[in-house]
Amino acid sequence: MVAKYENAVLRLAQNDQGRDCVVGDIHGHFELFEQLLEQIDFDDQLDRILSVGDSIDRGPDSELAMEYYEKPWFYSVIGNHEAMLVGSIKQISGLHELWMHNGGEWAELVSDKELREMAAFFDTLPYAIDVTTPNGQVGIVHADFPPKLSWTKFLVDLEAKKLSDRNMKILLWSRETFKKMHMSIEYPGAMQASNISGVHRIYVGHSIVKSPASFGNIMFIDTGAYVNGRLCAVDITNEEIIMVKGV
Ligand SMILES: [Mn+2]
Repeated sequence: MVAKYENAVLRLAQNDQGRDCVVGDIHGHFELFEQLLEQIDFDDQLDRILSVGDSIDRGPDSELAMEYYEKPWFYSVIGNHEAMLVGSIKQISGLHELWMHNGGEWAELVSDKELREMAAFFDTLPYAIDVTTPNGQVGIVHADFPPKLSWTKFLVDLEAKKLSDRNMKILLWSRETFKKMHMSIEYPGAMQASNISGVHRIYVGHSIVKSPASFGNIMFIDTGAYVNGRLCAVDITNEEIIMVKGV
């Protein structure tokens, strides 16, 4: 398919006609995702889905992912699972093994040509989505947000390819803020959450929560579709949570 994304940052204008819903890690559970679309009464002409990434691996239907990426209403950042597929195809040392140990086995039944096409496309996925809403800017990254950065500075650095390798890795793999959130629940007062400036809220997936939960203005929305069949979406304007549960 023709590249849908041209930059490490995707900036989306406010959706005045319909709703924007951010969805957690799908991990091949596209039947659940369809159920979710039905539940929110999704209008494919007006509404948009913004995915936190990790659409593939671990679940049943990873090979269907591209069908969704091709939809004009489906936008996604790259997750560590898409990045493992890309790294594997690029023959980056250790990436193929890492991917196979993390739910990539389905790929053995997919043709090389198809995998290469997926990798080429995933390689164009943005690392961050920035959406204008009536509440201000809303951000989406896969796993976590680098400490001590404002959202504005982060976007500028990312677009200019000046974000450090360490911070790029945080976006895809980190669980630091997730751990802090847990610490703050276990030991009230021990951890002080401060908001990331320049952004109303940042949605992330990657780390599983029972239901969407926040630390500062970072909200975790991966409810573990591949573990317990729970997939959730949040309307980024009114922050309503929609959850579906598979069998
Ligand atoms: Mn992940």
